[in-house]
Amino acid sequence: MKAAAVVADILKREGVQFLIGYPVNPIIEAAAEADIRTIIVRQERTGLHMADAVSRVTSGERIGVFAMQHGPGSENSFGGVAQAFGDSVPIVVLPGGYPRRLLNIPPNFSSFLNYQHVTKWAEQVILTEAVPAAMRRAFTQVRNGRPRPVLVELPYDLLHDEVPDGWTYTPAPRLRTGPDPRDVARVAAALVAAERPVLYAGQGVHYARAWPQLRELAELLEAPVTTSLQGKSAFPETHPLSLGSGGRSISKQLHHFLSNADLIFGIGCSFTTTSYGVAMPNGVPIIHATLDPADINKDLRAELALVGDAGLVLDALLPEVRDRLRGGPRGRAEAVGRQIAQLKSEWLAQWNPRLTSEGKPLSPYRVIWDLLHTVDVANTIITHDAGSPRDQISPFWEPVAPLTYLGWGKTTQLGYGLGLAMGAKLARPEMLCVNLWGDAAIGFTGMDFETAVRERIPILSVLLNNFSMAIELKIMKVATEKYRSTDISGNYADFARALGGWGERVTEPNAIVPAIKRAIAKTREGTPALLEFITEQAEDFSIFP
Ligand SMILES: Cc1ncc(C[n+]2csc(CCOP(=O)(O)OP(=O)(O)O)c2C)c(N)n1
Ligand SMILES: [Mg+2]
Repeated sequence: MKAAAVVADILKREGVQFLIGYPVNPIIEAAAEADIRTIIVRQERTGLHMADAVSRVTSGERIGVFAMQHGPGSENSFGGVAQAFGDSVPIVVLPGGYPRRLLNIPPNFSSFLNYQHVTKWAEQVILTEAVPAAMRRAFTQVRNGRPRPVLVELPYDLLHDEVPDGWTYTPAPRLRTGPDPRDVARVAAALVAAERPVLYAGQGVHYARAWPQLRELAELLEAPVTTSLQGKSAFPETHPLSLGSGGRSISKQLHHFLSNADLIFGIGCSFTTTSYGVAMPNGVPIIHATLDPADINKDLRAELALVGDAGLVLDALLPEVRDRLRGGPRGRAEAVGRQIAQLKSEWLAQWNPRLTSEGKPLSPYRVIWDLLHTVDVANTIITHDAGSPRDQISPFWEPVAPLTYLGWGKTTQLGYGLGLAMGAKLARPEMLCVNLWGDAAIGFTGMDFETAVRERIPILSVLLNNFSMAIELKIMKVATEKYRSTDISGNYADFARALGGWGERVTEPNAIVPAIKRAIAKTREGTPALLEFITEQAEDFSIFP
């Protein structure tokens, strides 16, 4: 068998159903021969974002794989891999390499060298007989430990050469690590002793599918729960103990409870300091449970720590907590829930004029609010984009089911949301998959709306067009006044139609809901839809200094 066919065969054995890619890479042809659906994008970055979503929405049960060519293909892929690295998403990246006689000679781009800092594992294969072992190492790395991209660079000529007979392959296992029982007992004691604990869930809960245990712990402790943006939807935000998610903008109830906490328990999170994550208050003790010991004491000092898979950590904690509570809840839940509900209603009352605004251009908050109340939230997967749309939607969108909100922001590549929605739709075709983005974001990856049309990946793309990079207005005052440097323009409904999709421009508040309904109907027919809402250059966010 030729090396390309061996790779395709291994992908199949690893459960890969789609190979997302961009030519030229012989693995694409070999995958098609092996009946793996090949999906060709318009630029590499979007393809990586799609592969990323496949891994995210399946908790890494199915690994997204992307293949591209050596040189320009690999050079152009950097952003997609860097985004997956920043947000800790497990994907397999298969760049072609220059033919071996030219492989490591400047100026030829070496994926092996250049991707070292945005992958957890990068390898360059130069012997055909090493292909199966390289793939085994890559899949073992990607399935285990800290989720992050892995890369195998396969030179063009090598892929056409024969792998000697006798090779074998066994799919890589998924292994979990559990916490030290002594530390579990300490943490359980601290959690039970705390009077005002707050639970903070990260995406480790998604990868471990530890949603039921998280909920059980919250209800046992009668403690309020928040999440990182990446962890959003790990806990139903309609639950009486939910504080909503923590991003750059947050709810009033989250601000209040975090500020008054006497203990914060982070589970499956990195506690990385970021502009797009709620800051932990100074001086409040932190308990940090995470998979990767490299995150312990990194940005924040941990009073106590547990290292392990979020599911095993919670499984170990639950009986220890239950024992210490001696069988009875302490009757706090009602008071905590009442206080959350009170603060939430004050907060929503304050935002109500924006959420229900009749103004024109449209309030972005009105668009988000109407979207939330028109879709079937439990059966919708939504993602934001960089820029104001992220900070406008994340505090107000209330997911009720796991992995129905794809949150991100450790790095914030404009245009990431489109590929995420497309990858989510591939992996979960029964769901309505939505990306919410601004007019700067569409400038980066918009052409891949054509991929959605061509490949029949019927997503709903919600564009807030304010003809501006509004989030930059405050910091580019002079450049805007003198040179209109934050202005941008475009007619994206026409653009969507020109690419063969459904496109509508919406300017009237009472036209928002009917347009959403028509667009959803189109997605059900298999046509991707883009709704272009003409919005104001809003500069108000639910931010607490
Ligand atoms: C690739 C990339 N370059 C630059 C940025 C910095 N950036 C973040 S948001 C933004 C402008 C966002 O404008 P738009 O998408 O129209 O949203 P708006 O704030 O206008 O609602 C820029 C330039 C980024 N996040 N990603
Ligand atoms: Mg804009």
